[in-house]
Amino acid sequence: EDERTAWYRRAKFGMFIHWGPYSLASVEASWPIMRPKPGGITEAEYRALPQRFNPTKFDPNAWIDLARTAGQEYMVFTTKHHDGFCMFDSSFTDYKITNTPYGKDIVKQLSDACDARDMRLGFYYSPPDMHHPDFRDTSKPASENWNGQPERPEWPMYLQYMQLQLSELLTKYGPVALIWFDGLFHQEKYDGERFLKLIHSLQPGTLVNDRIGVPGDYVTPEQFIPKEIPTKQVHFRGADASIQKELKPGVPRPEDFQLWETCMTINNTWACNMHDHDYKSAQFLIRALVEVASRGGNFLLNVGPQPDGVIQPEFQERLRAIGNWMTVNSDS
Ligand code: FUL
Repeated sequence: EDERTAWYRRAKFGMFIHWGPYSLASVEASWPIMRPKPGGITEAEYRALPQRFNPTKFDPNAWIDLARTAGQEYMVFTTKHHDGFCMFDSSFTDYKITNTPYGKDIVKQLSDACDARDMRLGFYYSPPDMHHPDFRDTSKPASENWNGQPERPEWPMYLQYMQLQLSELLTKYGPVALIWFDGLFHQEKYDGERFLKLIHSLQPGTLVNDRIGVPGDYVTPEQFIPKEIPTKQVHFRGADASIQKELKPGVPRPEDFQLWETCMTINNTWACNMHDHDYKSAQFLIRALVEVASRGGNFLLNVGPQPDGVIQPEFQERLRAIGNWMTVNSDS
């Protein structure tokens, strides 16, 4: 068994966390400026949210306690979503958590707490960045060029920005369990090989998912559970979830199977959304977890904490119910 991935193979269940100034507005993370809806929040309003972000009730230990209670073995946190806002104190941008009324580095507090409590922590990092002028022409609305502009001369500078920020995340925040890239479309423009090398040179044990144009360590079906156990010939295209099959004839060998992780929301939004009451039941979520685990996958179940930092009761209830089920049904 591969030593780097051994913990991940055993983990089975993790907590995904989408949190940022967008959580204030009960809207989805980043997408309201990339694909605006008529009558929805404007880009200017969205951009003003950090001025009000002050999560005084944020307590990383409460999140870890909840994850533990649910039986989750790792956490994945949005350090930077597509909007470009950084939840860590990056030296390479002003668009960050330390320039909000809150003023403190969230990623640092979370990583210190995880370190102290032996909880594995991974970083979600979005290559698409609506705020960075080297990613796209920011004089235009994000909706007009959200996929980035690799043809512009500024592009190499954007990749350099990514390099600097990933270096910060991998040197200033203790051991990083994994980097969860979210490259959306045309991922080849990010030069994934370069970032795999960088990550492995800084922390050889850090796993990398499959959304930066190179295979990485595992694939990431989003909001669905694959019917077949993924083999290395099956590629899951993250965001659009279309499946491309090139199965070789014959029975796959054990080493042909691919590590995989289904990520899923409890209601229908990744970010906190007080209008979205379409919660999956605890029973549904337990069945999903069992189905995923039985096919050798991991289940990364998302929570979008409230703007004050507290995970809402509807999510807590379900996570606790899953934990109860596991306790009742485990023999240890
Ligand atoms: C998607 C993103 O666009 C969503 O906002 C979310 O982060 C999900 C996990 O990945 O591709």
